[in-house]
Amino acid sequence: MITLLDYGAGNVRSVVNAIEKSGHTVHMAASGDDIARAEKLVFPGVGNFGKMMQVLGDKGFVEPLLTFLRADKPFLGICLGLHALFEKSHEAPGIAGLGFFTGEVRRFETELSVPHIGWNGICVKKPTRLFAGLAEDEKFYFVHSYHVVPQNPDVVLTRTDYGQSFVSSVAAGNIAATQFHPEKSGAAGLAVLRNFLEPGPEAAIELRDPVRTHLAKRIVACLDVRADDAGQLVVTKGDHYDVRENGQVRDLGDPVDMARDYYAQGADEITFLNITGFRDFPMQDMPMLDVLRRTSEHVFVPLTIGGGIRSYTDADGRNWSSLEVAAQYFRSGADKISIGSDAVYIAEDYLKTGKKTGESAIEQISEVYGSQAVVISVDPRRVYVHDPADAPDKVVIETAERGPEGERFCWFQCTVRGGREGRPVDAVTLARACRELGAGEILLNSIDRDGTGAGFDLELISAVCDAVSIPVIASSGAGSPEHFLEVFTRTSVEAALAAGIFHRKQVPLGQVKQYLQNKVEIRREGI
Ligand code: 1PR
Repeated sequence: MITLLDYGAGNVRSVVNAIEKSGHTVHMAASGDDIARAEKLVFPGVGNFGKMMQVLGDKGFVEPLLTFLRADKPFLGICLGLHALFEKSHEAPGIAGLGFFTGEVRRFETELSVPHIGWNGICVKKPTRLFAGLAEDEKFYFVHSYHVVPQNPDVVLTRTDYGQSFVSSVAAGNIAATQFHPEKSGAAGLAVLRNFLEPGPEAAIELRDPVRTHLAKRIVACLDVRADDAGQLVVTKGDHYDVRENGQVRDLGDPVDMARDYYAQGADEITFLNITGFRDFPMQDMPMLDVLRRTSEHVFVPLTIGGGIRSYTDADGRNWSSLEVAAQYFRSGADKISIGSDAVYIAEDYLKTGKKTGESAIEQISEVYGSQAVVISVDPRRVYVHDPADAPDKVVIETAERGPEGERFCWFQCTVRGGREGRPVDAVTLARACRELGAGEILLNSIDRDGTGAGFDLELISAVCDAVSIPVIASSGAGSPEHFLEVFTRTSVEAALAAGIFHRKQVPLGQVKQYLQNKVEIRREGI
């Protein structure tokens, strides 16, 4: 029996699923006594250090946790569960951590995008069983803006490079904690969990120490989901966002089966977009929550869900805040939520007033779940102009793709409601505003390129990448492995998302990775 410490934020379901996948049962710690009685404790965490310590204090968990740790009973901390072991964090000045290890938690100081999101390697610094059976260049899934700085070098188990070398896991006796998420790190992560849960008698295995580790470019499989005309949730796919063919919604398959298939093919991430979410009420849209629940039982890479993340008043007059809506998705297995239409309205308000209210979905969700959990899905369309002066308050670029009347300039108009309505704000300005409000990642679609297979819109992508310091996921238009290479080498995107090319089985996901191998850094899974 494994005891899991759930302090109430983030995607604990994935950790439970990953442990159960290894054949163990999980008991949720509801009280300090549960911690005292635990044989093995797993403490996963995402969100904010200050909020976490406050909840641990309120629940009376601090003393039992320290007693457990001092008794050197098997403990595995994950992400914030690693940070908690230290004395303090720059994320929440003045709030004490558990102080089991001396040292503190600091924010990344790097030119690179922060949060550090994605698959990176580890350099093992001392013998351990935790990585038994794994290859030395294995990659694990990271998502964080802060990292630990232990005072005692002896506790450092692994280091990872991201602009700087940082400590990516610690261990002392039976206490171990990782910055990366084993429950989201595919087969390699499940092996780490198994090594913790079932320590064998054999000697510790030491991995060879690569000189430096590198962040992989991510390949994301995207499943646009909606009800078909019979009310059944299906994966669909549009051309320029039009998902109907001969009057019927294109039905490409079952969302859970397709997600499992892409996981098996080596997808680094799966995104579900509930494309009619802008008009549905997700709390009544239980099938979507069910899709997530069932997917997360078998898919151990990050899951993003978008569509309909906003506040609602239901038929009974009950108000649901966007935070409550997002919480349902996180509890059902989502690691990130993506906000589309609502982000445009939020950014427009913010740009008008220049003031952060603290009340928008972006601010509230990132405050509780961390900025890394908030993705902004942008649906822009090109608007051509003869002269930048024709669009005075927009970010206008000179384009190599001339407009229908030979225009040499364009701006990227944001849309809402699945591309049905154009708004005054441009995509570059929107991305900047959303970052300022606390978003952690931009999912950059293109209505012009969607479903065309003509390649990513490199001009759009470069304009947004240059404007924000958070990771950008390029989307729309992938039609060949060369398009992935092009977007990874000619822009600074961290991930590329595609749908049609994979759904049509035109080029399998593994083949894209195979093509990219030795050309750009990727995770080997699927090759
Ligand atoms: O506005 O917060 O409810 O979110 C709605 C979400 O649904 C947004 O993220 C929006 O992008 C998405 N969406 C709405 N309508 C459509 C549609 O297709 N009619 N899909 C839609 C967006 C774009 C990508 C697509 C890529 C890659 N689809 O998800 O998967 O373009 O396609 P490709 O590789 O085949 O070119 P809200």
